[in-house]
Amino acid sequence: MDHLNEIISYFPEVKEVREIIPLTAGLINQTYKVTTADADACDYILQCINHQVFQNVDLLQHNIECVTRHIKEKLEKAHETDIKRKVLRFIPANDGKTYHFDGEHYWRMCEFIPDSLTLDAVTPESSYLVGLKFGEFEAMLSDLPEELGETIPDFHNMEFRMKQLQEAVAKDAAGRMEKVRTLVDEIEKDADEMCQAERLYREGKLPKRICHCDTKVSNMMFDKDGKVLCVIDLDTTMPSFVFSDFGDFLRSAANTSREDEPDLEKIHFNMEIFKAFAKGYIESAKSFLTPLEIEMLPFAVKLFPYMQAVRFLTDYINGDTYYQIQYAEHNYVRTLAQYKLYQEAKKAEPEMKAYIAALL
Ligand code: GN1
Ligand code: MG
Repeated sequence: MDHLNEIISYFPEVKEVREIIPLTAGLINQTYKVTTADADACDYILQCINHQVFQNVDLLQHNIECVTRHIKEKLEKAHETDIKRKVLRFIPANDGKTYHFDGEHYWRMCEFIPDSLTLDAVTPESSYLVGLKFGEFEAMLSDLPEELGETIPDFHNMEFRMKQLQEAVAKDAAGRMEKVRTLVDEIEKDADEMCQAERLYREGKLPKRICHCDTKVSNMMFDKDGKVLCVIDLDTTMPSFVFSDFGDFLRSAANTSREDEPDLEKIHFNMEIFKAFAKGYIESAKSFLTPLEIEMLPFAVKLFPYMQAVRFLTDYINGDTYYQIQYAEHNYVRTLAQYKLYQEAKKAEPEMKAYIAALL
């Protein structure tokens, strides 16, 4: 904790620290909640940025600064109240940058949003509100004056994720291929269909827009009434297909169990959550979505559990070098769970399509 206190001392805005509590939800960055002694002062979130994953921290923080500044301006123009709870604020270190490098690690701090909570699960009511919010989030960023870079190149590029899987298979670095060969073969059968967005993009038929790209339920702060206050974890906010936000939200929200549920019988696709979210999202995003983007939203719902299965499996084959794991077979269990969800989403596709058609 001494080291953490020293890190915090590079952020002059933070006065007397009371407690530093590790938070364990994310799979990538190390995160702490920093409470302060002065009852009137705010609390903070301290994060050690995973520099292996986010190799260009300057670009990362540039994106985040542009996005938070722009959203704040939009909220002010719209005369919103309580703006402090609706957009993150990263605080400057003593050199004016929004991060501090200690010679080995990169650290950053943002204000903790007061009276907010994260949820593990959403109801149809909150799902509808989240849908509205994401449509708004994308709409607000549609006229961002600065250009954003890709903080992780090819992050949601399915062709690239397949290539990574094939490379892992060829290397078999952890000697796990024997166990997963049949699964890899089965997954590869659907690869062509799952890579269609990249092809349509090359043909000029699909645009990229600024998206959040990590819209799982746990990356949202809610107020006590279940309303979304604010989207957090902006590390992957970058140009992508709108499928990223739509599909990745439902990957967690419409799953009847956890992302790493070992009992596959518990994993189903929750159609009520889908309907509520799709309704909200299309309501606020239809002003800018193209007909093809709307038509492909059910594809997005299949794509994200599929992509996540591929990513977990790749990491499993590589010997768990990317995701933090809690036990030896964790990435394998996660893979099976995501693959099951993918199959459930596939079954739900006709109903999803019919629902969207009826909305329009
Ligand atoms: C990672 O950091 P966290 O847990 O919010 C990952 C996402 C995955 C997610 C799976 C930068 O997100 O892409 O969907 O785990 N983020 C990165 O839970 O790879
Ligand atoms: Mg994240």
